[in-house]
Amino acid sequence: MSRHSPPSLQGTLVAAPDAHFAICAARFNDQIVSRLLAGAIEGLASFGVDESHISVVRVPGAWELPLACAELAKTGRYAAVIALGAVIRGETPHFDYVAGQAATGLARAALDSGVPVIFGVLTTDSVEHAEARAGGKDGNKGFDAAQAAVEMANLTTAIRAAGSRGERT
Ligand code: INI
Repeated sequence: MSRHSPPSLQGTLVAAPDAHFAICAARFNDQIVSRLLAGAIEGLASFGVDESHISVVRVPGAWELPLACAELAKTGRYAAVIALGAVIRGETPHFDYVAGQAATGLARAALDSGVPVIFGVLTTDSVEHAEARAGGKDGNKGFDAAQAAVEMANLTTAIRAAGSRGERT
């Protein structure tokens, strides 16, 4: 059992055996994002995703996440795409632009493609707050993003399957 895993879903949430997942991680603030990435991979593995079913791509910063995630989603290969980044207010007057556009763009990538795109981007006031959420005292948001990815992959698959059988979800 993972130390990050929320107890409520432990043992009940399992990825479909054929599901592939993509993780897109920013290099900016890599000391934080690399921990989110480790947490996301650990999370996917804990929900039954084989390592060979996980693709990782890197982008320069959070600003670049939406386009890369949109392209990954459009391939049709992935049950969900996980975006990871860290935008830290104390370090940049661009915080609101970078964080806001990352959020808006990632939501759009999901809605335009119909593929879950998970928002694993930390937006914090300080490096300390980011560290707390990247494997520190507040858990690992990368792990949480993996959980959301598996849950949304299963949910969208179930909704579509029910719809194609003419059943209610
Ligand atoms: N990118 C981040 O991921 N986090 C940040 O905190 C950040 N700051 O501080 O500016 C940041 N900037 C880079 C940006 O995402 C782009 O990579 C860059 O502007 C090139 O388009």
